[in-house]
Amino acid sequence: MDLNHEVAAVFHQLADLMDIKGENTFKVLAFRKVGRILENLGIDLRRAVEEDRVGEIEGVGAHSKRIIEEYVRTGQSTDYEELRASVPAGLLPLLNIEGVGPKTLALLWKLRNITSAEELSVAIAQNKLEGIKGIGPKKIEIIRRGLEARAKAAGRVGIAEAMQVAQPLLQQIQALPGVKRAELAGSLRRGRETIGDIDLLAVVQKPAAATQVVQAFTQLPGVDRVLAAGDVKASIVSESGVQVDLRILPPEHWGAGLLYFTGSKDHNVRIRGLAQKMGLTLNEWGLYRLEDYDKADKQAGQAPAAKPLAAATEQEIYQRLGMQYIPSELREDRGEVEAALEKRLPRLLTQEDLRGDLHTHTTASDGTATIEQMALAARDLGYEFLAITDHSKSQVIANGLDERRLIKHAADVRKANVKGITLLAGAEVDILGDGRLDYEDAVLKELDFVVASPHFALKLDSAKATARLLRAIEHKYVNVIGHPTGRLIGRREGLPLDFAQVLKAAADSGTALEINAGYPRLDLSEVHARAAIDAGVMLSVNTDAHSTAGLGDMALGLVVARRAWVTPESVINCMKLGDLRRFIQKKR
Ligand code: DGT
Ligand code: CA
Ligand code: CA
Ligand code: ZN
Repeated sequence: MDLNHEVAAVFHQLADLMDIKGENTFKVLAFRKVGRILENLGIDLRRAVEEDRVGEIEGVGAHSKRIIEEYVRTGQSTDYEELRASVPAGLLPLLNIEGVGPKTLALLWKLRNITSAEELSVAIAQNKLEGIKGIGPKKIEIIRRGLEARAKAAGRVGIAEAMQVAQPLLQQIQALPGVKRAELAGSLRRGRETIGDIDLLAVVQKPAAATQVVQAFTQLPGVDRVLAAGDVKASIVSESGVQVDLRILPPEHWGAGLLYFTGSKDHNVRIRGLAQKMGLTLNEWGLYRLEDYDKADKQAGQAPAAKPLAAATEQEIYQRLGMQYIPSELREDRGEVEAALEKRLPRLLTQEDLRGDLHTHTTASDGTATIEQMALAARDLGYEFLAITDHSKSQVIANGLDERRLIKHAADVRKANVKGITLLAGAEVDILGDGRLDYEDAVLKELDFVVASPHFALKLDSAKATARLLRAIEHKYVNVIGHPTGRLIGRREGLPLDFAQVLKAAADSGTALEINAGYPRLDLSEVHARAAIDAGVMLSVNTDAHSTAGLGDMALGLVVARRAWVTPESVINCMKLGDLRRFIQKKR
């Protein structure tokens, strides 16, 4: 997180705390607004403070200015610390539960003395939330499901949070003296959507350097406490509470170690079994002939004194086993071992295959960049086309466009003549609770491209939720269903759809389903995306960018797609523009 966003977060938290305490609403709104302003600020706050120009930022009053300056200079805010100390420590984390906003939390705390997720669960189970004005049965059900989603993710963190811990550590390890290379392993390298612990591997130039590297690792900034530290491995807990394991490998055994510690366990079991059938043995040190390995001297924590058939790279190990190289995202024992043996692994989607992003927002609704800025940024990414899909009128807080503004906006998109990239004038139309769309056909007809998304009414039963989506899928002007389930990792389960019906309708009608790359959406999930391509459904992988920087956040969407075995042939973003236009036209 950069400093601007860090300070913005302080303002949002200040506003939350004041809301929880029931303080002056005007001030709360002002702080929230400052938070939003800082998120979108074009200048660096550190510089603004140094040059004494914070007061010039539009919308920042005297009090906010003091808070910003204090935070930038000292790394903390007295106002925030005082407010935080005045509420129970367990209270703030409750805001991460779906359905629990500051106002609800205030009621739960003041009227039922709830200060932790556990107390909240118990209160719901014992029907103790009934009768609170402002918290009806529907709300209670939303909170109950939010608590369930949270429990499911318990002890695991989302991939984006894990990356935020892992990347800086990895870079610092790579910079330590004696380190030749360092890489991610475990579930993070495989790209699972939640991560139990972070696994890092490193190679040192000389074995003697290993212990120093391990020691230095345990003292890096960001390390909260050390669980264990030996000669070649250590486990720490990061300041954010995630466990990180580091192992040092000898260079000749790098491939075997990387393969072993990348997992998954199930994948490893399968390929070890294959090795056995071939009279070989595969372990974290290498692939050995069984008789060589059995004869060799072995000491715990050290490479066996035998010459491996393959050990230095993963590639040579897979090759020696008669398999194609298996990309890390596929290593879950979901058929990849068989496919690799039969040399029929899919050619997985990469960033280079994408010719455009088909779900993006501009300042016309709730984005922070103009049409031109988004077009230029997309062109810099190498894209050939970009669909501008701002929100529809139901999205009032997101400044959704009514019909008149939409038509004007579409004209602006078509006028914006940025060389080297084609803009599609589109919209992200809300799918209303009953499956109708937020614009009439006469309006939709005027657009080049339509994403239809469910944003609200996400608590329907399966029959209603499915019927709602089917109606949108079968609509002739709808090209993509955006974030089809509405799930949020660790927070919200999303619509309980009957996927068989949804996939059939999407395949039959020529409607693509989105893999939304935004975190914590990643929606469709890898499981649903794989079912989709198996059913012949086209997918669309999009960032849902609300800024120029957001256009670059495709990585996690690609990870989901790759884990779902998605190839470029199943993705409309990979079509040539002419084919994409035909795809749209065919449905009309
Ligand atoms: P996680 O951390 O729960 O998200 O999942 P992983 O896959 O990262 O699991 P983790 O951290 O326990 O171990 C990383 C990899 O190392 C794992 O995928 C396979 C390998 N591995 C580690 N310890 C063992 C073990 O005791 N047995 C087996 N078969 N494999 C292991
Ligand atoms: Ca792990
Ligand atoms: Ca681990
Ligand atoms: Zn969107």
